[in-house]
Amino acid sequence: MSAGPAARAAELRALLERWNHRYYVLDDPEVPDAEYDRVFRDLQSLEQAHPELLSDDSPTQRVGALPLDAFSEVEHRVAMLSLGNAFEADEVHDFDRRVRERLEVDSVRYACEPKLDGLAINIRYEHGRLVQAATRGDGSHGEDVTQNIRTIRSVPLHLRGEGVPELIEVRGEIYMPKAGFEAMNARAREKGEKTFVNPRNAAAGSLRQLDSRITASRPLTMFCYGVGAVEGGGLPDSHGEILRQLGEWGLRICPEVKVVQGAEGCLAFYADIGRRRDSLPYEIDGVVYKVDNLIQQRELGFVSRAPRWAVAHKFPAQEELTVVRDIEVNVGRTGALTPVARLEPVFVGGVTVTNATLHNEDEVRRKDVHIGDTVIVRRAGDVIPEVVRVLAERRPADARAFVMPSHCPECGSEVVREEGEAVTRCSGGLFCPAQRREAIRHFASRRALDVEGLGDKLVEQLVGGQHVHTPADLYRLDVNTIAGLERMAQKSAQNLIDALEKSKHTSLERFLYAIGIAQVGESTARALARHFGSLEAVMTADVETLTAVPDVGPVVASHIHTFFQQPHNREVIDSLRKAGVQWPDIAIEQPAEQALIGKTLVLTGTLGAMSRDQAKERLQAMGAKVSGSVSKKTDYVIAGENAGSKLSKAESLGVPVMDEGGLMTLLETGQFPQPTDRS
Ligand code: 5U1
Repeated sequence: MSAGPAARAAELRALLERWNHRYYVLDDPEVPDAEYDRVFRDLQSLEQAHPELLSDDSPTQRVGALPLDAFSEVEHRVAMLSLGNAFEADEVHDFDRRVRERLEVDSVRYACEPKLDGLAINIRYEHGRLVQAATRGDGSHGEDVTQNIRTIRSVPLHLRGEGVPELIEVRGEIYMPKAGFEAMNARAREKGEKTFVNPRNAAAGSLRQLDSRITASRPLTMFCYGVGAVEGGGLPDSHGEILRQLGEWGLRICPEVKVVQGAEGCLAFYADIGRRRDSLPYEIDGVVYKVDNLIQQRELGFVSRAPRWAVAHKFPAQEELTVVRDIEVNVGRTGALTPVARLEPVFVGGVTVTNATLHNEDEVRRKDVHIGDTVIVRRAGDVIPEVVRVLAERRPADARAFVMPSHCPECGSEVVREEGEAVTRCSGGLFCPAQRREAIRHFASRRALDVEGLGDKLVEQLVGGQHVHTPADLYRLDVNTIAGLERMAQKSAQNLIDALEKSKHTSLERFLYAIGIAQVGESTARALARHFGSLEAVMTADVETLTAVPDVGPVVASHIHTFFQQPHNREVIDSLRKAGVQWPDIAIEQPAEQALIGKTLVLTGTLGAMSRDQAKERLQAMGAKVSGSVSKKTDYVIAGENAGSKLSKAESLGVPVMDEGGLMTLLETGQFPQPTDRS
């Protein structure tokens, strides 16, 4: 082997590793993707020409190796411990008191970290080189997942910088960011494949693949939170400083880590992270407090397999077990019949849950939910609680299957399920009190005509008492009628009349949203308003004209067209306008000259209709910034044919992707299409 190619390979590897680190660990790309790709290909060619130079720690080898038959077992040199749990503030105070008493000090400094909901891992580096990665397993023995871990770009194949010990094991959590999880499940749903129930299962399922090419295709990443064995080198003497040092050696550390004083500092951290939990890009199930000083950690030691110097302070669980007492059917504003599981009350995600949506008939069948089943319910953030899955082994002998009723439970009208649609609907229209009630509720809601003070109870009374049949009837109400309702008086009645008066001055997009056309949400209403400019233009548009609107496909176009064909709907609209509901018409938007100001886009792959430079010029003329590399700050990646690493990067970061069709829409209308599934 000549010295030339070997030195060149080392140089290219070092460059690629540095750029990888800037991109995946620091989220701060150093060079455009094209430059990365060019150097990557150079290295590939060199390795092909000189196979003796190939080694499994080359950046070219991250794509996944040949499948294994089974994972081999690894004995951990230093046991991987588990953590004691605290659920209440009192338990955190108890933990801190025990620590202070043992150490005989008045106050203790703690390092606080979010507790990632992923999979614990131990990665061994020898002379700075990644040599082995193993799952936690039972704490003393895990599975060798080195091939799979090598495919995760944020895990360095070599540690960088000064003072790396001869042997160091780093520990942390492998996880799947929420955006990557959603994108992966959306693709699976579109292909009719099985979806993962949560990011944790997705991470575990992706890491425990015998074929590492599958792992390579999954958006996994890692945060390091500690060390195992360390030989031939030293580390700082506090946990916070160790994490900082690991970061300097190129490992990815959670940016939320904070060193605080005492239990009060820990609880303030818990409250802060709890408030931001839903907006963090990854799922967490709590936070971890660790005594920061390593001498104090050693003094405290362990009890069974958990350190006395650390505790996990858990958030309320987002998944719990409960029993389905019944499955009932709710009728929505558009007549959609939604099966809802009535549950044994269960405390989950911080509230008591008694109902969980089952979405539609197919979903009940797919999840095979029976009345009497024990199920896992999930409530994450503000999302409606849902049944994740059934524990089939706990099904009682008298469990009953769900049957979609043939008639509406609210009005007795026949129900229909159109071919190709998942939703079953009541055919009763506004004859159906449930649809009337929901239609009025929707019309008055904050994002529609925003009638302040018209709450659910009042709508119930107005509809139930036959005072209101359509939204237009709201504007015929008088103070005495309203004052005669339960819990209403002259003053509150007058307030409602005033709120109704105020609501008459609205916008076209709010009005289009408020009248309750099936499948027309806020963004479609906005697109219609911008495209047509006036209600008359929307009402007279045919299906073909409607499909020219961004965001409107043939099904939605047909719903809109059918809605305006109904004499009844036209009458209601006419009455609303006669009652004084009004809005300014808007100038029809031409492809907005500067519609893309503030947007960062990345072009990749080959386009058919124009060159990338031409596309770039046109996008820039609309105000967009067109960047050469993908980062979290990228708003969209436009991927033509044979798109390569930029597309993979976008997918791993959860950045939305559009194809050439989407680009054409964007250039014509200034509006972004739905993200593209390119898999
Ligand atoms: N963030 C974090 N998660 N986690 C899990 N730190 C952390 N530390 C752990 C575990 C099991 O254990 C050490 C305290 C030994």
